[in-house]
Amino acid sequence: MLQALIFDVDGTLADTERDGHRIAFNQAFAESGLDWEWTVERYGELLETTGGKERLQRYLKEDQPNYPLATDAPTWAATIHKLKTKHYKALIQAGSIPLRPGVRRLIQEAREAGLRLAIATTTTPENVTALLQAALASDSLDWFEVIAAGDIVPAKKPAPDIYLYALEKMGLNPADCLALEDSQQGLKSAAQAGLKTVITLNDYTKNHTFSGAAIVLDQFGEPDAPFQVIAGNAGEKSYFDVALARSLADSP
Ligand code: XBP
Ligand code: MG
Repeated sequence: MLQALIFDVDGTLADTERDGHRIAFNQAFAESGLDWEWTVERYGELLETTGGKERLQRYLKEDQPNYPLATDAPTWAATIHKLKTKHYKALIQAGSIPLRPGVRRLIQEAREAGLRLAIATTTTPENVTALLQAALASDSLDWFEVIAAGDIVPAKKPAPDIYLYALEKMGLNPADCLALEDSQQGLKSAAQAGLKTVITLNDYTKNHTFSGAAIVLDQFGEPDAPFQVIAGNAGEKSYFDVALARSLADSP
């Protein structure tokens, strides 16, 4: 029996990567006197590394191996990342990134149906707070029973740890929940935690491999703006709702 929905954040609730995180990293470089710029394309490759601090260290190693670090790489990354988080929050608080289609409706329906809600993300907790308050509702933090985010677990997605953490905090079995994700790393993380997973694609993840997903959609869709089913069976449904979530969770 479906009891809870566990949402990823970046790419699932909102398209935050290209016009949010990427811009904020570039602003942090500029503020630090670095003339580095992460293009849309290069950022797509760097996204394979989950976690901003981890992504910065990968970039340093691959693209700026001769940069004279004054400290060790993790300390350097943490300093730049702090600036990045400041810029990211400002972008989000300015309302520059909306929720993806169907997200608000789905969350509202789930609350009305008595489903429990949680978040399992790689991003920094402050970023989640900013996005939920700016794009969903000022009191929406309270709608989520658990917000599992960032460094709360040492191993980020694709490791299952963040989902296992959320499940443990809610006292639920994976069979009682559905994960909502947008990326291969996210699917791997949720699947390894034993969760069935619904995928909504975005520009950065449309070529990822999603074998093992319960269903792959281009978006959650709305009654007047149907989704496209990329893989899996949505029956008669044209948008993702609680009834479809229940039938996917209940199917063998
Ligand atoms: C996506 C990520 C994050 C963000 C950046 O996480 O990989 O690292 O790109 O966030 P998810 P931070 O899809 O799990 O929400 O810079 O705060 O790490
Ligand atoms: Mg994601």
